[in-house]
Amino acid sequence: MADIPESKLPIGSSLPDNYKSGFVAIAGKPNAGKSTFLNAILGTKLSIISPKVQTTRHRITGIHSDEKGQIVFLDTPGILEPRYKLHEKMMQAVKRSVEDADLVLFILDPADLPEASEMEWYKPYARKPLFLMINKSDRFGEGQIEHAKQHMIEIIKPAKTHVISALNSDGIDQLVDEIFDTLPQGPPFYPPDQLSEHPERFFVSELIREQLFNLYRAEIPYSCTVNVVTFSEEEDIIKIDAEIVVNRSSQKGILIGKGGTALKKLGTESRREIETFLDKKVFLNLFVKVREKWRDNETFLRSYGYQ
Ligand SMILES: Nc1nc2c(ncn2[C@@H]2O[C@H](COP(=O)(O)OP(=O)(O)OP(=O)(O)O)[C@@H](O)[C@H]2O)c(=O)[nH]1
Ligand SMILES: [Mg+2]
Repeated sequence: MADIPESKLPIGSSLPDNYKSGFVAIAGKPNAGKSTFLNAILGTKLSIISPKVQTTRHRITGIHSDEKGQIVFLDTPGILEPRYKLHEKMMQAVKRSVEDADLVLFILDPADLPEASEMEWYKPYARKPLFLMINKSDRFGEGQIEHAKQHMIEIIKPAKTHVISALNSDGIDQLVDEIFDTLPQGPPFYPPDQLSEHPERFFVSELIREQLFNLYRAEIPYSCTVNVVTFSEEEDIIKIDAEIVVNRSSQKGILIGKGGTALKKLGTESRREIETFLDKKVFLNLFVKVREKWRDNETFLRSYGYQ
């Protein structure tokens, strides 16, 4: 995997007395910049990003380890009112993450403030510390940022408020230290050189899904899921077969496009991203499969990794 930082803590070395470790959930409304924030704080691209809502569907683990301790970040789907079973699974991923968390980072887009009713989900966890992260500071003036802050203080009681730009990595520097201040002492959960708990093939399917968001319009990215069916590593190339599952047969033609041009473009763009991520040459074979209403089918959802 590319870009894994060398751990500063050799495996097997004894831990300092005050070594800290814990889980930090990154939560917020769709499109607030949660995944951009995860990538910014880890300094590497782990979670996929798009200008469209509902990009993240799973709980994505990103691990920061240094000599002070280990922070396990949990990027989560944007909080929404479920309209189909896939949405329910996404909201379960948020709930599990917040439940497991020692600290919640609530990422806020000042142009999309939640109503009090939209923060009800947090009530059962109100005793957990929460940092309000006012994001996209590069786009808003002081007045709007202050308004967002006051609005949120009326609804929740943040332990701290930070103004950041995840896009420009502004306001992120001292955060790791402040997070460590809130975490309990304890041993690491993962080996210190591990960046995530997901296998490489999971990230490959996510990178293809990211390109679906980039290249297709309207409901198409929301109607698809991607499964890597073979991942075989040879000396100087990785051969990957991936299926794109669509919700209705009419979507298959849109995905493939006239003369296969759309699917070809999807393959080229995805391969480029996957090669950067895996730091190796990739042969990518994509095919499209119709599974009627998979988003509402418990069996399909489970087999596609939506727990
Ligand atoms: N201007 C600006 N844009 C940002 C910033 N952070 C994120 N964005 C943009 O906001 C959009 C959504 O970013 P994501 O990181 O995918 O947001 P998310 O909260 O993970 O979205 P979901 O997974 O759909 O819930 C993208 O177009 C990002 O480039 C920021 O600090 N400034
Ligand atoms: Mg996201």
